[in-house]
Amino acid sequence: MINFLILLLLLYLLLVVWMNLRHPAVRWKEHKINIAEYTFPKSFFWGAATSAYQVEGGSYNADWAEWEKTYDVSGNPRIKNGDRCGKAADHWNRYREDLRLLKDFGCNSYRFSVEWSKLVPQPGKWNPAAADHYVEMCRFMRDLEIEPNLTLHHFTLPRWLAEKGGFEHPDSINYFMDFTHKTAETLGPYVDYWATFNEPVALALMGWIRGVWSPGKQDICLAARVLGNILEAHQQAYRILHATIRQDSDGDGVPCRVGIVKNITIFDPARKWYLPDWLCTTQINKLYNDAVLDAFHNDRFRFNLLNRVRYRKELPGLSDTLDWIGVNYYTRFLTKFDPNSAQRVQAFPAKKLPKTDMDWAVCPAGLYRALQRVNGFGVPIFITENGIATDDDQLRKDFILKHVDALHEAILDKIDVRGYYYWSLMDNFEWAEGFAKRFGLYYVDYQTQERTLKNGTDIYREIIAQSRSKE
Ligand code: GCO
Repeated sequence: MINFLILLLLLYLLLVVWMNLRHPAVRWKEHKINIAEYTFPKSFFWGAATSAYQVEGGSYNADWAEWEKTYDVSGNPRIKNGDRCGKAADHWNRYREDLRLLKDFGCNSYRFSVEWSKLVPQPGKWNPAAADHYVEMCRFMRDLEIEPNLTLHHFTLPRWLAEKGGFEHPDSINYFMDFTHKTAETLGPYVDYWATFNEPVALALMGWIRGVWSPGKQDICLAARVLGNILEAHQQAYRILHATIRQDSDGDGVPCRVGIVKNITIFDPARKWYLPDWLCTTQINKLYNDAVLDAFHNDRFRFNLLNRVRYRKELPGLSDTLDWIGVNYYTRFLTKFDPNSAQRVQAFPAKKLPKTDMDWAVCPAGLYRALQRVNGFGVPIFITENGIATDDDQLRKDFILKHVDALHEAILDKIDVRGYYYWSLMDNFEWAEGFAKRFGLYYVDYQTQERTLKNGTDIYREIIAQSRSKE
């Protein structure tokens, strides 16, 4: 008996040592930052990002406009403070002013999305007025020498499609193909950089597992199906975009480059010598990061989380559908086995690190690790989102400086990063958090729609100017 216990103990120790060795702490030292020494690749994209629903306003045909009118089981509005997106930052009418602000800041690229519910308000019905709007917007970007980086799907759906089950339903793939094809025909002459989907995992997690975003379901098997369908839709959209877009609008010899935007959240075990924390970390990492990323290596999407779901979808050729990959990075969480919680796991920000208004820990090393994680694809990487919601100007400045520094370290280590987009150009509608969380470089007064540059953003302007001066 004693021998058996000793054997068990040894086995436990071996496993823990093995986990620690397999996931070594990242080489990351706080060091003195000198932006004057930075060298970034030529034609690096310095930008800011937004998404249509969050900034444009007037997206009343989107699923979210309906969702915002509903209440949860306790009778609370779905959106904090009962906010409704409504006119948002009125970017639809003010895009010229906003793009000039972006340009004046020194940026040379804009990541934005088109609102599907405006372009296709009814099944099979293309809205030429909305299409013209985006054509003008893209032309205006070209006039300002701002490279457009367009995302086709950034969380919202036309209401008619949500009513059919959205991406739960296999037909959604055909509807997405149609929308992609028409958008490519319309905007292909102006746009070279295309992302199919923004953060598929955030969508599935918040909409189908946690149930706090539209459509408010809590069904992990459906979430797996949604992800499987989205990956298939990405794959087909990749081919459609390449087949449709023939015009090289930025003169680099390539008419279009297609990628997907993946959010990467870093998870580490709260107690490095406690095996259950490692197991939780592995599971949560699989859910948030690995399941989707691995699909692009293996041509197969597998979503197996302990005994809660076993899903598998073959996607032959998926690994050939990335010309670039977008990384959205915000934070790192510690994970802990918690037998008392329903999910048996708790994820929380490390106590010692500063926190943003989202209660996310500020952890620049995590950006370096996120970049390392996708480096294996061998395609150019864009940081498609990174930013902070805070009223603390000094914290904003530190955040920007330290994250750009982490990205610069990655470049020094030969990771092929080609651009950085701050989230967000201006304050906007932060989904279930409503308008209270402000991520913008520019503060938006929602009464007057006046934009004011925030303090603590100058550092970003300086970094851009200094990188340009070396080109
Ligand atoms: C997301 C989105 C953005 C958010 C941003 C801040 O990650 O949810 O891509 O729409 O606004 O990330 O949370």
